Amino acid sequence: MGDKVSAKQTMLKAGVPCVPGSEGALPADPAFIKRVAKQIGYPVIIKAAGGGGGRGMRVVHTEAALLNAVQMTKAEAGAAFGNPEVYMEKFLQNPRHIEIQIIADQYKNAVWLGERDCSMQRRHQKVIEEGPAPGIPRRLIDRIGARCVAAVKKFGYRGAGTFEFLYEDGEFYFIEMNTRVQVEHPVTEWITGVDIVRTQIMVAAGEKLPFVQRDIQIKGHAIECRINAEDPYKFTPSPGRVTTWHAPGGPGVRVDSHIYTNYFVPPNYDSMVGKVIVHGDTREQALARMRTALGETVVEGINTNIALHRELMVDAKFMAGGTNIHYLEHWLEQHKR
Ligand code: MV4
Repeated sequence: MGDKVSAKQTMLKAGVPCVPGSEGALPADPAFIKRVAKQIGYPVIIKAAGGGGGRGMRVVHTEAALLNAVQMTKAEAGAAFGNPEVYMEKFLQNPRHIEIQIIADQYKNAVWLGERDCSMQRRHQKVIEEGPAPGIPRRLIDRIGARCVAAVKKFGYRGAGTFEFLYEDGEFYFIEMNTRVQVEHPVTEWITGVDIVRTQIMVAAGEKLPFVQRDIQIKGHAIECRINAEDPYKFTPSPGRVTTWHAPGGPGVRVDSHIYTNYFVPPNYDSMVGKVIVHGDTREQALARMRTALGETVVEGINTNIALHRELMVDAKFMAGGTNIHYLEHWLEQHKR
């Protein structure tokens, strides 16, 4: 998993579906590059092997723009990541971002812990995450999960990890792997009952995984709203003293935060000051609990994006489930104020 090119090659070999593209890094030969793009079909995307999280990518719509885009991406990648290698993929226009959580010990035991839908994002920052992913057939996801487990057993991985996929027109395409615990892990903790952080510490200490795949049953639905110290519509950071903090509570509500009344949000770091996570028997119940929880939350002294979350929780298309990675940015464009 050292870089995205080798990660993709490893996953392909393990039988995990990937976005069609150059098999490996692009060579210098311009004729070859043009042939690969023509074969994939435009638009294509050029990605830096050392990139990730939206850095070092360029979409190309025509052959006329191809070679220049490759050169520019290579130059940027060399400067930014110390690795000028780039690769090419078919550019998927309207995918959802679905990720599979896995955890493995050093004895080749591995399980997958369901999926999360992280499509509600802005500028590559996730805003809302949920699980299970609304409207995706169980048998499809089960097959992908099983492939991820087979892959980690094959390459010998220890710890918690996440396989990121794009999902479009009923197909999954692996894009990259995160070799760490992620912000949104509480969604998975709640629908599986597994304490991911505890289990990660156990396997890091050399212990065996304390459960097997058939112990993992997905129960109900969980949603996480990331609370950021920022203007809810302009997104300018809003550091400063929190004069009042009241966290929501009650059945099916979890709050992960470090803040308290009189806490000072420093201007130097990420703007996230907490996460509200809810669980319900159904997605509808989880949504209702999130509306109530956000209504109970009081943060004074700084701006937060809670008002944005409250609007999204009653948005008809979000409520229907299955919105894609562009939905939030389009929504913001239409709800400009
Ligand atoms: C893509 C893509 C479309 N087609 N790859 C952006 C971050 C990095 N993790 C991969 N990204 C994308 N790769 C192909 N072949 C669209 C994106 C993308 C995206 C992916 C997930 C979540 C948000 C995104 C926002 C813009 C673009």
